[in-house]
Amino acid sequence: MSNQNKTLGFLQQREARHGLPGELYGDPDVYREDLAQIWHKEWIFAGHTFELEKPGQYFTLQIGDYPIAVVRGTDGELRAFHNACRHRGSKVCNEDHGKAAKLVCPYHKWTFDLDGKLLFAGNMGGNFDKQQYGLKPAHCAVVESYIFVCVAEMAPDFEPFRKAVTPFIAPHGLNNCKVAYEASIVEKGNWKLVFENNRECYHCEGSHPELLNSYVENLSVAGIASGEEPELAAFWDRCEAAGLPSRLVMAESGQFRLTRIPLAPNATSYTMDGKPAVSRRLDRSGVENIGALLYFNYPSTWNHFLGDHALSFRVLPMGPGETLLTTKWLVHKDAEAGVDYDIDHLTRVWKATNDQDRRLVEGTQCGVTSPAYVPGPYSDTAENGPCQFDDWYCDTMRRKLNV
Ligand code: 3BY
Ligand code: FES
Ligand code: FE
Repeated sequence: MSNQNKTLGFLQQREARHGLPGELYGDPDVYREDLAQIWHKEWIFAGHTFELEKPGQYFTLQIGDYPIAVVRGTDGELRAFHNACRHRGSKVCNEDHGKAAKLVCPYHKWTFDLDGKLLFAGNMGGNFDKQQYGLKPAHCAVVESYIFVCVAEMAPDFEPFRKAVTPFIAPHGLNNCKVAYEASIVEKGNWKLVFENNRECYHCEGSHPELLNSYVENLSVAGIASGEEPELAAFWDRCEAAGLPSRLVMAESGQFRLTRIPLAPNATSYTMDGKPAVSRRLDRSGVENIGALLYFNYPSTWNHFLGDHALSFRVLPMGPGETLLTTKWLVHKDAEAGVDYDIDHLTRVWKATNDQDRRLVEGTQCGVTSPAYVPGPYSDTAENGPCQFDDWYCDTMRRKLNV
């Protein structure tokens, strides 16, 4: 049986408003299909423009089977390349983050310009046509500091996402940011478990004492319209009057969602006491308590924007049971560590939360890959988020597999 038919069979077994059949989390053939239909086709969050300020700065990432380098050119343009040398395939850029005047392959020193052109290749003889061996480009799109990469030959239309996200993020001043701290962890669980877990706070009470000082579960987070509660509507009105779009926007496909939520009473930031961690603000609204703007874009990112800092999360699959999660704490570029913020204070809550979530995901991976596992029902009130994610995943896979 082909991978595709096998995957379709498991998709068909999914019961409405239940978790996914265990094979969808653990089977290596399903994982191949996840890569082929989703990770190798969709726009994937790679990093931020302000990580690549100067010409020659680059970062690398692995999107499924594809090693990628994103590079700032001498012309100021950002480009994504397949990070595989056109000679014998070695990775050309070898650091996670680096800077180079030219991209020199470590193997036989073929040398590429920052725009990918092959400039030098020794011992290749007079008939060798350098023009044919430039680095292969990948699609690259930028919106409000967010760099997305797509490795498909034909990238999906980026514009609907750009249109939706721009008015929400623009007032948060992401273009004036820097990374105050970055942390990567490997979770021994399927990428879908990582996202399902992020989409609910049913587990928060028992697992996230630090986060609960400031974060309160809000049902608008799920992205399933249920009328406006008066308190939430008043909060949204206040923020929108100050120029901060807030009311929920969700893609028709369910792939991305934006919404602003209030934090716990008296909390304005994700800190132990709920007070700001950074003395410089990011936004220019002049409103002290703007809650948290949340946005996700499946399959690779979720984000929180607060008054004093922002957090971006990047999800990348490493195998059927392994996922890389990279978190970046973003602050105003003029904020100084040790003066305007303290790194430990800034990062404490989400470092703890990520670690707690990692354990939950790892325990779940173990259970859902047991032959005895049968998917259970989602709560109608507390688990609309993960259910929405599973619906998006199943719909997307079925559509791409053409049924
Ligand atoms: O959907 C979200 O982004 C939030 C963040 C924390 C828990 N989750 C419900
Ligand atoms: Fe890159 Fe040989 S593999 S120069
Ligand atoms: Fe959690």
